[in-house]
Formats: sequence, C-alpha cells, structure tokens
Amino acid sequence: MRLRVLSLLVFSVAVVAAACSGSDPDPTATTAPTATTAAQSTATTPAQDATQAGISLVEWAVELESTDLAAGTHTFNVANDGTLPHEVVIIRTDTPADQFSVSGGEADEEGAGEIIGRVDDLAAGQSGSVTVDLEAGNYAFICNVPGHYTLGMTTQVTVR
Ligand SMILES: [Cu+2]
Repeated sequence: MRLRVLSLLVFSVAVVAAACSGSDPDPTATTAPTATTAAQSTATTPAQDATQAGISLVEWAVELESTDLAAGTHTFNVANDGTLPHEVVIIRTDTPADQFSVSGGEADEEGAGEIIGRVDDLAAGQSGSVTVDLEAGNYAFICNVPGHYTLGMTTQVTVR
C-alpha cells in the first residue's frame, strides 16, 4: 500500500516535470521579441521630407552627427549604444547645454526652456526615433536619467 502511493507520487512528479519542460520554450522565447519588433517599426516610421540624422547615446555623451543644423523638420534616429538605459530630451534654450540647474541628479528641463521632443527609456542596445520641427535657435540634447546629465550627457546644438 505504502509502496503504491510512493510510485504514484513519483509518476505524477515525472508528468509535471515533462509538462513544464515541454511548454517552456514557447511563451517566453517567441512572444517577447515579436512585441519589441512591432513597437520599433511603428516608432521608426520616417516622416516625409524630414532630414534624417543619427544620435548615439553612450556613457557619458549624447553624440550627434552634426551639432550645426538647418532649420526644418528633422527625424532623429536614436540608438542606445551604451550599457545602461538612456534617453534623449531636446530642449530649446538659451542656457548653455551644460549649465542647467540640477536637483536630485536631474537637470531642470522645463526651467531651462521649451521641450521640443524626447525619446525615453531606451534599454541598452535599443533604438527609437523622434521627429521635430526645429526653428533657428539654440538647443540642448540631454539624457536626463538621474546622474547622467552631470556626467556629461548633454550636447549643445545650433539651428540656423
Ligand atoms: Cu543616460
């Protein structure tokens, strides 16, 4: 009697183990990348007649192909080429890009000027895009993940 219960128990454990390993690859491996691809393809659809430019986010810099831009519509394709999460915030401001007031490790985006556009929460290796109309003036392109601005993730851009 005792032996019978034990063998039944061993059998049911084996069935559960088989069921688990059998269903393992499907939900985790296949659904997650599909969702990421869908989100990226909608985000990176280029606007018509926009000037395309790349921005590379690394520790600790916001790197643009050019910091001297012509007024007009620009699509910035932003790549997080670093190893930490980053973002980019585009601010029209007459305050020099490295002289924003900072509290709690974050630059005062709104206090510095007008936020024109942003790409938030890019994990390492991820990319996104933003299309903005830039008028002539001075701009700062910053990463405002706490601590990153003061470590140097800010770039002065002139639009003519
Ligand atoms: Cu950053």
